[in-house]
Formats: sequence, C-alpha cells, structure tokens
Amino acid sequence: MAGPNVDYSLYLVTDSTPAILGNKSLCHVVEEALKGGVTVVQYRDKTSDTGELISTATQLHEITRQYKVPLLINDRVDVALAVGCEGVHIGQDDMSLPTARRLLGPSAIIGVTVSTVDEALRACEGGADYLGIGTVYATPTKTNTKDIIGTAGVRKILEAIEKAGYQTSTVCIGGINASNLQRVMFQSSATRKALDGVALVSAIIADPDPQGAASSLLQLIKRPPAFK
Ligand code: TZP
Ligand code: MG
Repeated sequence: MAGPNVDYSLYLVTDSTPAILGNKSLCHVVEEALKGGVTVVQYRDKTSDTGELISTATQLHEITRQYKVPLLINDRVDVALAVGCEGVHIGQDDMSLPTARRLLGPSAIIGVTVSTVDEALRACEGGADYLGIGTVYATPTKTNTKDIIGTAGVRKILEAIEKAGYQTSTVCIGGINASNLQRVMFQSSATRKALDGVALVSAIIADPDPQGAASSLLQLIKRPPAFK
C-alpha cells in the first residue's frame, strides 16, 4: 500500500478529545467515515499512554484493513511497529525521517508535516512518501501551530517541489471543511503539480454523521470545481 499506490484524496486525522469526538466511540466514528469513503486514516492521540495507544491502534487497524485503507500513527514509530500498521506521520520535532525509515523499512508509508519550502524539499529529499502541508487556516483543533500559511503558502511549496522534480505526494491540513475544500484543493495548486488530497479532523470527526460528511467531502474532491 506504500508509495504511488496510496490514494490520499480524503485523509482523516483522528482526535479523541471530548471537544471534537464528544462521547462517541472513536472506532465507530472511524468506521462510519470509512463507509463514507475516507482513503487514509491517521490515528492522532496526544493524551493516551503507550498501552492505550497500542490497544486503540490495534482496534483501528482491524477496521481499516477491512476497507483496505492504510492506518498511519501520528508521532509514534514504536506504536506503528507494535501494531504492524502501514506507517507513521511525523512532524518537524518528532523522530527524524531517516531514523523512522530505518526502523520501519522501505515499504512503510512515512508522511512529514511541512510548513516551509525548505522543510518540504528536505522531506522530499529524505524520501517521505507524502507531505502534510499546513497549517492552511487557523483551527481550534490545533492551536499551537507555528505557521498559518494560507493557500499562497501551499502554492509556494507545491511550485518548489515541482521545480525540484520531486514526485512526492501532497495533502494539506488545517481548518479545511466543505465550504473551503475546493478553494484549497484547486486554487492552491500550481499549474502542473496538484495536491493529492486534503486532511481533515473536525469536519468529519465532529460531524453528527461522519459517513455523510465524508461522502460529501469526497464528492467535492472528485467533482471539478465550479469556479475553475
Ligand atoms: N496539523 C495542522 S492543523 C491540524 C493538524 C493536526 C488540525 C486540523 O484540524 P481541523 O479540525 O481539520 O482544522
Ligand atoms: Mg508530531
């Protein structure tokens, strides 16, 4: 499932905090989102201890496998190894990309958060499978983001990686929802190098109908933009 075979178009990042998940079960919400067409799931949980992370990730992996969708773990290479899932997503302050690659091997999916051209080029050079570009718009889901880069920042990064000749996949993240998705997806794109998808948390997890939300978002991704 690694490399060019991954469909990044509708990338779900989980959140287990009551403000977003409410009192729903994370596994149930993820399964509903998968029914709606989510193509990648990243388990992101900043509060559980290691045992809980492994236990929840194991349950999530049983579900994502049924839908043939990769499960990635935020930050924690050890948890991905323990669970045997498809890969990880790492930030600039997490384990380095070369170390993660050495531990996980060539077929694991490794994504890296980038907010500048330099970070993007370094991640491409280091063999990231995809870049998580952001933060696009300010969002209550993650308030400690160092950079809000807007669609102009996304476009700069896409242009730089295209110019450097990298084929690395790209998704962007931060404040994306049904009303701005097409602007982000299609207006951020340079002429040739387009985004491969969008990553969202609250637009799916906090929706009372995660399946319906995912399926509407997917339609917006697949449908040509009205304003193009
Ligand atoms: N990284 C940058 S912004 C963000 C992460 C994990 C949260 C995005 O959440 P939402 O609810 O889709 O704005
Ligand atoms: Mg991180």
